[in-house]
Amino acid sequence: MPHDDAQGTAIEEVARRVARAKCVAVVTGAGVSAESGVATFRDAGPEQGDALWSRYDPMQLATIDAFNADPELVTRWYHWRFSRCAHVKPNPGHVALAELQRVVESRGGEFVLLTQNIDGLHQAGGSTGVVELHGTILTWRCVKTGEHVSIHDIPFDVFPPRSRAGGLLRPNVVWFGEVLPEDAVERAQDAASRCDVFLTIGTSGVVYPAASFVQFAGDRGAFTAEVNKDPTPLSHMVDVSIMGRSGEVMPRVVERVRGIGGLDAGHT
Ligand code: BJW
Repeated sequence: MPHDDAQGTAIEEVARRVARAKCVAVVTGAGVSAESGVATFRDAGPEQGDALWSRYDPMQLATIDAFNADPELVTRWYHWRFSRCAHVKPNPGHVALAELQRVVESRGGEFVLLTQNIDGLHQAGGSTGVVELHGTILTWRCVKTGEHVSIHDIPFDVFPPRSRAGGLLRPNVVWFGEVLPEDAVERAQDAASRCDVFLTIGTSGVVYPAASFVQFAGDRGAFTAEVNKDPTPLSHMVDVSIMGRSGEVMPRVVERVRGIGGLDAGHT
């Protein structure tokens, strides 16, 4: 399929900025995992789940109030989401971001990947040092003792599952009204304040503080760009907005960064 000129020009501009950057920061959201078959939060569509769970609104279940009111329902939902995550694979968007990290780092640059996703697919795709802003589904914790338990060590023979201490186990994720892990926020703010390029990819940009980092970076002089299937509140805030799927756009960005590297090596 031919790519339209405007998208090609935008990709070229992003690649040129990335190729010259000393520090690149990226924040990703559910859209990056959509092409792996993981449901997003705010899109409607047939890939959004199976018949059993499609009548539930994820935004109602991913809350502490829902967990307190019905821990069986919420833990069953997370167990179902994990069973889906366990069978999906990183898509070309994840792989391209891992590849971009390797290219930037091999040229002596710094690459910081911040993700709102809890599915572990960036790591499975080869990214390292991933900052998980909203936690991970792969670890659960006891609400009584705070003990962390690998999801692989939970039998899920009863719902809600309980820890050895008898407390309820919940996924180690961040729900609305809960604070993000302190070290993750510090790393995000540090990266946003120092980076030359900040990319926001596959996120609706409506959940804070994750949505604020791109503006924070732009205000400090970074070049900012968005890659998203649909327009978002961030689209008019960034220097370049590319409407497209991350699994299609990001491999093209990486390909161009490689090409520009050959031409511009040594430039800053
Ligand atoms: C594609 C694609 C493809 C599809 N390629 N693109 C400042 C202002 C206003 C409110 C607040 C504020 N600061 C804090 C708040 C409160 C609140 C908040 O943000 N509220 C707003 C919604 C109004 N934030 C919080 O409560 C946060 N905590 C906090 O700030 O603590 C301090 C505090 C405490 C108390 C009071 C005040 C402050 C915590 C937020 C936690 C979010 N948790 C969740 C659930 C995690 C666990 C789980 O996964 O189950 O995180 S909610 C959900 O939204 C999940 C996601 O990570 C997050 C973001 O969603 P995301 O990733 O953007 O997905 P979608 O579905 O929204 O968008 C996907 C996009 O991809 C779409 O645009 C598609 O078009 C696109 N797409 N396919 C490219 N192939």
